[in-house]
Amino acid sequence: MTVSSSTRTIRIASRKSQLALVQTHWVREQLQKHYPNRQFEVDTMSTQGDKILDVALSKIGDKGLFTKELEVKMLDRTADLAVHSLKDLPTNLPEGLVLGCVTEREDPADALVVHSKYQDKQLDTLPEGAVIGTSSLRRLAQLRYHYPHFTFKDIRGNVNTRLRKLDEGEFDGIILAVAGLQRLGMSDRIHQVIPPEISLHAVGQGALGIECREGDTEILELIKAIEHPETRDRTLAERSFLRSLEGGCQVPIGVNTKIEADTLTLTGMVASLDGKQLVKDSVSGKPSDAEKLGLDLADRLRELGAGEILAKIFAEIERS
Ligand code: DPM
Repeated sequence: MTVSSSTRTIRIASRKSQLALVQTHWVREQLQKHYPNRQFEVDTMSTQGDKILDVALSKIGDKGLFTKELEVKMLDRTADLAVHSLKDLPTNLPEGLVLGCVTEREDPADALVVHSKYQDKQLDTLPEGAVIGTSSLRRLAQLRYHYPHFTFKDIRGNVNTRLRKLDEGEFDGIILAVAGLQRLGMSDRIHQVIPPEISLHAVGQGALGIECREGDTEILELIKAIEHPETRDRTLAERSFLRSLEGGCQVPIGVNTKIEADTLTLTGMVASLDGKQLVKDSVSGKPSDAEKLGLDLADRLRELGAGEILAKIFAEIERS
């Protein structure tokens, strides 16, 4: 336990969605356990990303639409830290803010959730033309690559809305993050955990990132208590890979990481939207060289043609 002489209330900014609130209150509880004498207060707000529900996510791009309002609060000092799903946090943060801490990751995999009429089916056995809902270009491209006979349809809204649309018959199956369903207490809806051979997860998926002011030593020290070093090293490598490819959170880029015997292995892929081209490779090295490993893997994939695949996608998104 760390005892601090300061007594000011620490203000945590959060989005208002059910998942965001579950995550923020989890962080608050962890901090409260470590610092029983400090006061923590949660302040919620909607972000632009929560309000724009009719535009394809790919058009919104990587402008931090789910994070900006929270960041403004920290910069004008009406909040001290913000809790994000790390995968929604852009790899380049606004001047004056830093990723202060990464908490322990849940299962980062994607999950298939099916309509009740397909309870006995998996990805390998769903029929030709089955309607699969996702608005993630990463999921779309990889599933198209492996299952070109499905019909893919855009789906928006929060997790509950998506599950309702599935249950009402608009889709035969939808793809969601395992971690989100678990945190919402809906693990029973996970029908199949999709293996990394089929779908590499998004950068940062399953982990929470805590953003705070650069140089705010009090907050930076405080949140160290809930940092998970292994998750931090893995996600630093993933984020450095994505940053180097200049991919926002909405491009078909997927990753997988593991640390074994003090060796970090980072696998990454870039795919075309039609799922016809897919380049993939892995690099390994020391966890302390995480960011360099991300850059190395990005270089390798560029040699395999990732630059051309991405340039074409940016042009397509621009046109759509
Ligand atoms: C981002 C993506 C999605 C979210 C893109 C991706 C999924 C969008 C979709 C960057 N943010 O994954 O390729 O499927 O239409 C989001 C979820 C979580 C954080 C929900 C989900 C919860 C899991 C976590 C939305 N952001 O992916 O099912 O903490 O990783």
